[in-house]
Amino acid sequence: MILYITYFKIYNFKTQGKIVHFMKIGLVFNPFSYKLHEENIRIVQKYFGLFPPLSLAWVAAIAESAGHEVVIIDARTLELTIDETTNILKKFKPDLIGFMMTTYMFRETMEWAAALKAAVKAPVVIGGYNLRVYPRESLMNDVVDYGCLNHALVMFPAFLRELERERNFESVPGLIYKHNGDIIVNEASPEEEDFNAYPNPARHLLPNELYAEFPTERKNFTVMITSLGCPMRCVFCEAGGTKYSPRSPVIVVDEIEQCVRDFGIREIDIFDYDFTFQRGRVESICDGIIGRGLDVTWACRSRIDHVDAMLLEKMRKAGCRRIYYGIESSNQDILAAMHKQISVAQVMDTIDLTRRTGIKTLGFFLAGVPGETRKSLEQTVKFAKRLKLDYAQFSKLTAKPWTTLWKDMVQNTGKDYWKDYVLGVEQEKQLPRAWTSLSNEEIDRLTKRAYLKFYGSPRFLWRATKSVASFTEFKRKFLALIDMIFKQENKSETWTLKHATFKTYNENRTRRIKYFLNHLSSLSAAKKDGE
Ligand code: B12
Ligand code: SF4
Repeated sequence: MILYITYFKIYNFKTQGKIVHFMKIGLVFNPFSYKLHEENIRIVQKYFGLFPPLSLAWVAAIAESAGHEVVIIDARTLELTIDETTNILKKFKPDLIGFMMTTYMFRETMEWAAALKAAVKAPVVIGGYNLRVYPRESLMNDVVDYGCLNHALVMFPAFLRELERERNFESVPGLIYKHNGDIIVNEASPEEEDFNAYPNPARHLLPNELYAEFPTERKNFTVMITSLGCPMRCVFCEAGGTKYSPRSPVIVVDEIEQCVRDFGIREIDIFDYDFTFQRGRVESICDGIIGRGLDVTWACRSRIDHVDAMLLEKMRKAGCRRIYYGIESSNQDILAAMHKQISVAQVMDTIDLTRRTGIKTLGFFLAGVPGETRKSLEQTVKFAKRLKLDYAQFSKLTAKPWTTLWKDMVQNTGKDYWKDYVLGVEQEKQLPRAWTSLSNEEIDRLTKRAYLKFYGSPRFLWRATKSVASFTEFKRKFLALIDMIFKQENKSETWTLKHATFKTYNENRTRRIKYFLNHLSSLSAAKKDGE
């Protein structure tokens, strides 16, 4: 009997009998509050939505494909405290705890990692975009034992193998680790660029029924990534100039079908930087959705100049209900200065065409752009209203890590705020915006006003109310409007108090408690079975 159990434990059906060692990995998505250095104002962050921790779902799928056992604890959506998360992890008994890490939320994630590591006594591995920018600085924190430099496809299985056995960490591509007081950064494998080779994100480990974003009309809701990178070079964007790596249409449609069939998903937000970058690929994906008769609606992000009437019509037929366009400004000179490579005329044509096709539009705009004046920003807001967009997002242009604006700022000032923030030697603050004569205070005030002007007009409210699909959607939007009118701070300094008590809008409180209890009892049951 003992022999049988041992054999069962080391025989992995997914790897067709290849002998692998099992590790138990607890991946934690911690809640994050509002930060002064963010590009969005607080109200937007509050109502932005609850999204599945997709990066961790990819990592989980990669680890599971290699035969390991994984839980993802979405502490943000489940509104779990550190103690509650510790309880779940203690029941699961992980050999390793993992976190996804962005530069902006670095310190908060570190606080969670420190507390959970102390309670559970397992090493900590981190990954995410921040590691690409600041690999050494991130590992300088004592809490972190290991880091993933780039993607996890090759790195994570190789790392888990070495962690269990020989600990030849120098052989693991893309691993960041500590050795005799040094931080070693191994070069990543080029194979990780092949996005087709990735398994689908492990949505079976997520509370899919709890997610929603601000415009969500149907549930269950999820997000999806079907391509990596964007080769365009807008000066404010972290993705600019990165290699475009798409998943094949069949793989994408298979993932959509899995979402619909296995997780009851009816609405998907495709978070690719530019979903319509390859026209033929989008057409094939649409044909696949239509051909398989999938009951799903979806949204995506596109450049203004990467759609046309025929493509939009096909996208609508395949369930596309919203397109998010990067418009940024109504001023042609400013667009040119930001290397956006679109014209104001193209913006007007594409938005009009999209609306006439029956697809809702969201425009991304930037406040405080190079050469921005109070007048140019007010013109941009008027332009947004004239376009009759269904949604508009006004973000404060910020020199984010790995953007051209950031490189210029580091070169000109000799200071890298983000690096210092990760190292813990710089306090959270708004970054200076040397490219405009507007002060940060003015940009804050004008951005808040932009929202009120756009969303507060009676004509917009009437249009928006008519198109609401459910009471949940109405309630979410109504509460956001009330918050926007009555709860926005007048001055940025008062944010410090507010953001300390920041809470994301959560419309699923009862369901979340039910899910949490189920989660705990299923882990207890699994523990009893294993005993
Ligand atoms: C979906 C998404 C979200 C979702 C879900 C969170 C998530 N990332 O899972 C939501 C909406 C919640 C979100 C929130 C935020 N996000 Co976000 N998000 C994305 C997005 C669009 C897709 C992520 C994805 O699945 N990519 C595809 C996979 C294959 O790549 P990946 O995410 O890099 O993950 C791989 C590796 O990084 C690595 N890895 C990642 N995590 C881990 C963990 C471990 C343990 C290991 C071993 C490896 C590993 O392995 C993965 C598989 O190869 C990316 C942009 C993008 N296209 O990647 C931005 C992105 C990651 N987000 C970003 C930002 C800024 C944020 C926010 C700060 C926004 C905000 N102001 O609220 C928050 C912070 C969240 C937090 N906890 O820190 C930035 C990060 C920039 C930076 N310098 O850190 C990105 C890169 C977008 C961008 N270009 O600006 N985000
Ligand atoms: S803003 Fe859009 S088009 Fe420009 S680099 Fe970023 S993702 Fe690409």
